[in-house]
Amino acid sequence: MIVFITGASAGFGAAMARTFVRHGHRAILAARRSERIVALARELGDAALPLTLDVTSRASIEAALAALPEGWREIDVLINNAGLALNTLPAHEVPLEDWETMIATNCQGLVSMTRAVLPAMVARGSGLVINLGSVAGHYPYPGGNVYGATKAFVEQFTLNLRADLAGSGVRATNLAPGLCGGTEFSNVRFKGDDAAAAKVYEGTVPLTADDIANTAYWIATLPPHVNVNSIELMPTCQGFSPFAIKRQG
Ligand code: NDP
Ligand code: 8X3
Repeated sequence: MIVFITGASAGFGAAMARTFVRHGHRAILAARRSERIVALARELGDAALPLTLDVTSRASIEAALAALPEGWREIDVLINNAGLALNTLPAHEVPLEDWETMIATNCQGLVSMTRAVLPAMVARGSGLVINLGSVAGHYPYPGGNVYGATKAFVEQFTLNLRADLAGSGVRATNLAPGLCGGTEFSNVRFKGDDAAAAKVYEGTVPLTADDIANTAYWIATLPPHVNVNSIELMPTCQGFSPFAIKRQG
């Protein structure tokens, strides 16, 4: 299989690249930080191809796909993993730019990548798109505002892909993890405040990037007649909040 992974320079994406290559597949490593994906490709050898790419730019996506060398163009699995949360401020305080960046990356970037890769899959009658959703797209929490909304978009877009693709041989999955440590997710969210980022995982046993990579690998290696529409994972230590009721007095 050839697996195209966006956001392969860190976290889940890097773990997915290692997992697929370890099992004998080839991985296209896409991200903005070239030095990171070049280093990972060096570690993984001939089975990995670094591809510098900004998913928020349609021109960047088109140029990167056009630059794929012969032998790397038939993408079997697209993993739309690139994404981010910015900030935990309430809706009336968070900078609008943070919302715009999340929408541009998690929604616009994901649909642009999908639209670019999908036609060849449909023409071949096989392929799989795995989109990284989140529990934040299923349950609201304070400060989750637009991040959670982008992940709800990811889930509904994935299910609507299924509606369009039924019978085409192309599969689509929304992979929605909960609390997951050992990635840069919280460092990005807290904009480099590593102490605040570390606090998120204090006293917990969170999911790991390998848990997510193994799940993606399992989904991709199911028989072709099986489609996982949506899958949600949480660490055992995570649960659900009660309704918040603000009482008077
Ligand atoms: P990381 O911050 O560790 O990795 C994010 C990756 O996305 C990086 O490789 C980054 O690469 C890439 N990326 C960000 N913006 C762009 C862009 N414009 N173009 C291309 N690549 C981009 O996060 P995780 O691995 O933890 O998260 C991966 C995905 O999983 C995200 O979609 C996230 O929302 C989701 N998720 C994470 C959870 C968690 O708790 N960690 C839980 C649920 C879902 P670069 O900066 O080099 O471009
Ligand atoms: C990341 C999980 O709970 O931080 O998508 O929103 S959470």
